[in-house]
Amino acid sequence: MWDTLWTNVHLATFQEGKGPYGIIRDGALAVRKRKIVWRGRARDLPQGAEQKTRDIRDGKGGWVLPGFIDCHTHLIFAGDRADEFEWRLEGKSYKEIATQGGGIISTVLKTRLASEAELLEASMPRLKAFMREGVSTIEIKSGYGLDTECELKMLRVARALAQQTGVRVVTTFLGAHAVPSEYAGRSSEYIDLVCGEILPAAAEQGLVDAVDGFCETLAFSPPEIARVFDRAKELGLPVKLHADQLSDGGGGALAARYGALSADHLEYLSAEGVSALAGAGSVAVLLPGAFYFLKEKRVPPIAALRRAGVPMAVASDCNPGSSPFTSLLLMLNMACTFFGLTPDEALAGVTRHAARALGLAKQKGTLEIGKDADLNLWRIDHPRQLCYWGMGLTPEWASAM
Ligand code: DI6
Ligand code: FE
Repeated sequence: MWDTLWTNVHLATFQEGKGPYGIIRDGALAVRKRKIVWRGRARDLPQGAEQKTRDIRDGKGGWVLPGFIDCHTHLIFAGDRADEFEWRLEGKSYKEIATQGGGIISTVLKTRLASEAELLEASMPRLKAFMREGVSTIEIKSGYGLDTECELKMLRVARALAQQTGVRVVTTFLGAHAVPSEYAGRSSEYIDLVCGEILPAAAEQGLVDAVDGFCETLAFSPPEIARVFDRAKELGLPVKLHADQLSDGGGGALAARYGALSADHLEYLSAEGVSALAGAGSVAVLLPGAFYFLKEKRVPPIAALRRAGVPMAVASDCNPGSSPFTSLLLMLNMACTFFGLTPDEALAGVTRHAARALGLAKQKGTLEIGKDADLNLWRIDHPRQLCYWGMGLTPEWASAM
């Protein structure tokens, strides 16, 4: 018995090696126990397929795509930083603002003061905005607490968001996001706290799926990040890194050395960094929202990444300082216009490659037999339209909603 059979649909499977979008026109897809059990051309359906299905759904010529995956967000935070946006337009740089007590630290102050319920209430509308565009899996980082109590609070809110919406939330511990004011000038001691207390406590409580860090001159050095990664490895947790965003700090190579799931941002990634990522099989996560909002001039080395066969994901980086956006469709458009990805590459970046960046390649990201029946039905003529319109489209039907 099958639970559901989708007929009269086109499939964009994003299966590797199946050409752009992995298209199967005039297809059908069958679901049993929330897994894909059959998919292919409708005319190849086994005899009697309809009789052995409980629920037959007519897609009326729409397109089925895997649920979208936003593999890099800082969705949970209190307040906003519209004031800093104004200051930047008056000529101050992101770095200047950060070193003058603004930046990440100003969001930390507000997030520490917010109760768990307030944080949940502030974050829910952002998650709902992503969901309306077909996002069914989202990564959410801590990193605006920077002490044990508040980092754990953020991660609990992330778990609560999952519970209340049914969205698959992957949590990432980002204690090494910035040096909190009480440790100003003592970043190494703060890393002691991260490794000795905050991370183990969060991991103990089952709140951590992966560990991240911000490797940058205004944040943490490669040796400091390496200490956090060593601790993560001891705890059996995968790692990823904010790497080479504002300068070439060798972040890409560092991430590769630890077999990171992904290295993210990468505007200043060097040629050595590209080969290191290729060798390690790490995903390059592109964040065009931050590139745009910070008015960066330097584009990640897309052609080199492509040549080296590094899988490229696309994510929102949703955060109050460098990417205050809650639209993954807008990121698809920006990945194409700013970074020169093809629509096929951009969409693979929020499906197959994003799944891999979260360690979910076996369950999510493509329409293949055995994977989760995590589906969106779109009323479009071709998947490229999802990149073209940028935003405002919503799936007609979504298994996650
Ligand atoms: N890089 C970013 O773009 C965000 N975090 C990071 O490590 C910015 C976060 C913020 O400005 O609040
Ligand atoms: Fe980020």
